[in-house]
Amino acid sequence: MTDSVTAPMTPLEAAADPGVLATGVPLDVADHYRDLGAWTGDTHWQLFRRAVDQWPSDCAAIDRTRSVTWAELDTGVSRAAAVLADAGVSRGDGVILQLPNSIAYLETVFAVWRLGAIPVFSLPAHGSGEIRHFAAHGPARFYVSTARPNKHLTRVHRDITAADTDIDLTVILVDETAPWTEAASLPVPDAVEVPPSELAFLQLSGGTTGVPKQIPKTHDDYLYSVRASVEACGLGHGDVLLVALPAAHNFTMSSPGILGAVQVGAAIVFAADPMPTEVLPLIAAHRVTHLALVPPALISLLNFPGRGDYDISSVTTVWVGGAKLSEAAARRVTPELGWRLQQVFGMAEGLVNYTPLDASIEEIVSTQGRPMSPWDEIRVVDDDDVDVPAGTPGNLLTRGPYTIRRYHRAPEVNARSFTPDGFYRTGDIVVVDGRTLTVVGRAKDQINRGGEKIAPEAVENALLMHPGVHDVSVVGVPDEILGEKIRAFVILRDGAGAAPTPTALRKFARESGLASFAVPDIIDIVDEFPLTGVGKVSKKAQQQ
Ligand code: AMP
Ligand code: DBH
Repeated sequence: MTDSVTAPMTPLEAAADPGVLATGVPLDVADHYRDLGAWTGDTHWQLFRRAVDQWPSDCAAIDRTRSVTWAELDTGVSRAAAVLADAGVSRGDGVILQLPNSIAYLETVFAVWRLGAIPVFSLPAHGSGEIRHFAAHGPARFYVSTARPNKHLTRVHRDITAADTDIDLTVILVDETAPWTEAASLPVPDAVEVPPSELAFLQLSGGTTGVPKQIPKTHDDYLYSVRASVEACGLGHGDVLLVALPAAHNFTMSSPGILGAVQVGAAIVFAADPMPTEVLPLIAAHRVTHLALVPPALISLLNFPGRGDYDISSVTTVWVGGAKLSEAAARRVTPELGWRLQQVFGMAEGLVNYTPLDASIEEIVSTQGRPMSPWDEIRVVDDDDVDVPAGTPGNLLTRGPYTIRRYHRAPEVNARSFTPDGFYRTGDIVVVDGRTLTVVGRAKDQINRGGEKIAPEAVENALLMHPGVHDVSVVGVPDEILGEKIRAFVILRDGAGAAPTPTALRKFARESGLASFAVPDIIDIVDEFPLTGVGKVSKKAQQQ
C-alpha cells in the first residue's frame, strides 16, 4: 500500500453545522452508535484495501470485456486515481459519476475514495437537467462518464458542455473496454486517509420535489448498513453476485450489493441491464449465486419463454425490492425458478427490511420483511403523528444507525420530511405485525415506475417549457408490468400557433434534459382538469 496522507475537512463538510454530522445526526447520538458497536470507524477505502490484501488472486469482477482479480482491480483503481488527480480531483471535491455497469465504474468509485474526494451518484438514465442540478447543488466540479455513450448520454454530454452552459464541470470520459491508458505516464497519487464520520458520498432519492434529493452518507453509517445486509442475506466468500440494476443505485450498492461483495470477497458480474436476454446467459456462464431485481425485471424473467435453455441452478437467492412485489408473482419464484426469494423494502434515506432467510413461505411472499438492525426504530402513525394500534395501516416513520436526519442542503424539504426528533417520514403506508412490515400504499405523490422514482412536478415543469402548453398535470397510473406508468394531462394554449401533438410533446420532454424513464408514457390533450372542492387539481380523479 502507498503512504497515506491526512488532509483537512472537505469543502462539503465544512458547510455543515458544528453540532451534527453531514447526515444531520447529532454528535452525542453518533457516540451512542459507536458505543453500541454499530459504527466501527471503517472507511470505504479501507474496506477495499482489505479485500485486495485478503484475496489478491481471486476473481473480483467480470464485465463484457474484462475479468479482473482483486490485485488487478487495485491496479485499475491506482490508474484511475492517477487520471482523476491529473484532471484536478483532490480531497473533498464532488465527482459526479454517470457510468454504465462495468469494471470501470468500480475503478472510478474506489479511485475517488482513494483521493479523499466525494462520489456524487447519478444514474445513466439521468438527463442533463439532473446533472446540472448535482453540479450546482453538490457542488461538484467533476463529471465522469463513458467515452462510448448511447444516444441519451451523447445528448447529456453535449448539453453539459454547451458553450452557453451555466455550470463549470471538468468532464472525464472513460473507455470501459480499455480504460485509463493515459495513466502510463502519470504518477500514482497517495491514498488520503479520511475520518470515518465524514461525508462519504451523496446518494440519490427518487424524491417528490422537482429534482432528485441528495442523500448524505458517512463511511460509518453506510458501512454499518452493508455489514447488516451481508448478515441478513448470508452473502459469503466464493459467492458470485450479478449486478443487473444500475450500479450506483442504493439497492445495488449496499443491499448487500457491490459493497457487500467487497466486504466478503464475492465476485461481481456486471450485466448491462436486467432483461432476461442479458441476465440468463450471464447466470449460466459465470455460475451466479445471487442477484437483485426490481419487480418488473423479475416478472419478465418469470414470463420469458426461452428460460429453459439456460442452466440457472447456481442461483441460491434473488433479492426483489424497489417497489411492491405482488404476492402472485412472489409465489411463483421458488417453484418456477428454483431460487430462494428474499424481499427487500429499502430506501436510500436509510431503513432496509428483509424477509429473513428462515422465514415461512407465507411471510416471504406476503410481507416486505423486518428491519435489518435491532437499532432501527419504527413508528406507524396517523396523519397527526399519533401512533396507530398494531395491525392498523399508517405512515411509517423511522430513525436509526444508518438513516439520515436530513437531506443535503434542502432546509424546506427537511422541515417536512423529518420529525423534530429526527424520524424520517418515509411516505409509505404500512401495517406492522411485531417487527414485520407489509407495505400497503404510499402517501407521497411520487410515481414508482418499475422501481424508478419520478417526481410528477419535474415532468410537469419540463412540459410547461413548451410554448404551446398552457397547463400540465402528471400522475401515476397502474400498469401490470411496471407497477405504475406516467400519464400526463395537457391543456394547450389558445392561439399559440400549430398545436403540438402528444408525439411532439414526448419528443420535447425527451430533449428537455429529463431522465429517459421520466418521459410520459401516455399524454392526453384535454380541455380542463377535474378539480377538488377547494379548486385544486384532483390527481386522484385523474388516476381513475
Ligand atoms: P427512495 O427513497 O427513492 O430510495 O425510494 C424508496 C421507496 O421505494 C420506499 O420508500 C418505498 O416507497 C419504495 N420501495 C422500495 N422497496 C419496496 C418494496 N420492497 N415494497 C414496496 N415499496 C418499496
Ligand atoms: O428503492 C430503494 O431505494 C431501495 C430498495 C431496496 C433501496 O434503497 C435499498 C433496497 O437499499
